[in-house]
Amino acid sequence: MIENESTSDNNEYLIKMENNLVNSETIDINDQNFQKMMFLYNSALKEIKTKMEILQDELKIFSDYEPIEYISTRIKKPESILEKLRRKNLAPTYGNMFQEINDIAGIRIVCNFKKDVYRLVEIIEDFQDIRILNRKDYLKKPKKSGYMSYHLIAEVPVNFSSGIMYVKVEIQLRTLGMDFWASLEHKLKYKNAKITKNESNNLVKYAKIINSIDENMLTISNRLEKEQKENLMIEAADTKEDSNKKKIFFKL
Ligand code: 0O2
Repeated sequence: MIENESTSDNNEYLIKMENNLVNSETIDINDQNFQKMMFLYNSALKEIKTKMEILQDELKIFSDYEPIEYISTRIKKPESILEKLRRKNLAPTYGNMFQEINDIAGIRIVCNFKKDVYRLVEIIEDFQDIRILNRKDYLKKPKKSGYMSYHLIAEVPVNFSSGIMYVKVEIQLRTLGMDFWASLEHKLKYKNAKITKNESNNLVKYAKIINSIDENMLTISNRLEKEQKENLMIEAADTKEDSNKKKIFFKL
């Protein structure tokens, strides 16, 4: 999507670029148009990855807060893009690819605790240059499969020689436990009809077990955090008392 505040020549060039790419032609994954589209998504992915890495460093250096365990990125395979359009009953056109598929560029932020997921969502939503289009909280309301994750669909500004174009990226945030489950479940079952009903039920059960482990870890973390805060307050009070005693001693 083009930034449409300006009517400059540059903006016209960008609109032309988008119109040339995003049209009702049928997708041909071997043609140049497809490569150009993928270039847009790859560029957006580089931008968002850098933003998230800077955020990770900033939180560590300025706040001694390390909520992110790791960050990974992926571009959807051409066959998966076509398959998703089929699944959504949409014609395989460049227009549908650009407008209807939200996760061609995907970044995953794996956190320690659930509270970190929510804290990071708040921070990302406050970023001035990212536009949040949609949010799905599968932590509060897991999918039937047992899948838990927080999804943000965002538009990320990418600077090209002629101006800014906003490109969609899916930001997935989840805990280490949720990521472990989702990665294995993706391999075993997701989109694979061969799994038995019993195995499928077991996967839901495992997701619930992992969720309860996540909750218990969070309880320990919250207690430790509370204790640390109380100790800091006691230390601060002691220091104040010491300095008051010294003042009295010197007055005497
Ligand atoms: P892949 O193979 O990972 O690329 P919408 O965005 O509403 O138009 P969509 O994309 O189905 O529809 O939304 P949703 O449910 O938020 O899913 C987006 C992505 O989340 C999926 O992309 C998966 O990566 C992941 N996901 C969703 N449900 C599950 C699940 O049950 N198990 C696992 N392991 N991952 C899941 P894709 O394109 O479906 O798949």
